[in-house]
Order: sequence, then structure tokens, then C-alpha cells
Amino acid sequence: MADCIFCRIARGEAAAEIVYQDEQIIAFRDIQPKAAVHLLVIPRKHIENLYDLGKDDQQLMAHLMLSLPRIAKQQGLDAGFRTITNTGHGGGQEVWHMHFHLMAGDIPAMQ
Ligand code: DGP
Repeated sequence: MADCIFCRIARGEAAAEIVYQDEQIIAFRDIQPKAAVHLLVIPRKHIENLYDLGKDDQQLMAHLMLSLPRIAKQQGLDAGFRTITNTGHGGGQEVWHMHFHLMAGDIPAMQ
């Protein structure tokens, strides 16, 4: 998606503070952090949200989910972390490229 901000970050066309990347996923700091550590973990592939996943995405999603604790540990988050994925307007999604918020330290209360 040419004008998707997270696609542009994944392609290196828009700046972001990247903390991890491989062939399939990329993790970078949220521009509006809501916790002491607030990362966004995304697939490079443009998938709008969880509703947009297909059967072909099983390996990608397994890789992404397995990467979350590894990225957290790389950030020194040995005591735990919170992941949030907002899906659709009803879920408060603002950026329409699937992402997992990975947060720790002064994390906001659940609503
Ligand atoms: P959500 O409501 O789940 O769609 O949250 C989108 C998050 O993306 C929000 O916490 C702010 C963050 N964000 C939006 N634009 C940018 C950007 O250009 N760079 C970075 N690093 N984060 C962004």
C-alpha cells in the first residue's frame, strides 16, 4: 500500500526508531508512547487487521506471535509486558495496518 504509513516505515521510506526487524516483521517505537516502553510490532505485508487475515498468513502470524516475547526480552522486559491489538473502528483502530502494541512500565489501565 503506497500511502500506508506502516508500509512506508517497513520499506524504509518513513523514519521510525526500529528495535527489531527480519524478513517478515518489524518492531519500532510508538510515536505517542503510552508506557515507558511502547513498541509496535507489525508484519511487513500489508494486512489491515485481524479480520483481514487469510489461511496463507498462518506461518506469518505464528512467527509474529513467537517474536513478541523475544523482542520483549531483548528490551530487557523480563518481568512481563502487555500486548494490545485494536481491530476495526469498534476496537479503536487508527492505523489500518495490523499492529501489536507491546508495552511495559507504567502501562495504562485497561478500559
Ligand atoms: P491504533 O489505535 O492501535 O491504530 O494505534 C496506532 C498507533 O500508531 C498509535 O499509538 C500511534 C502510532 N503511530 C501512528 N503513526 C505513527 C508513525 O508515523 N510512527 C510511529 N512510530 N507510530 C505511529
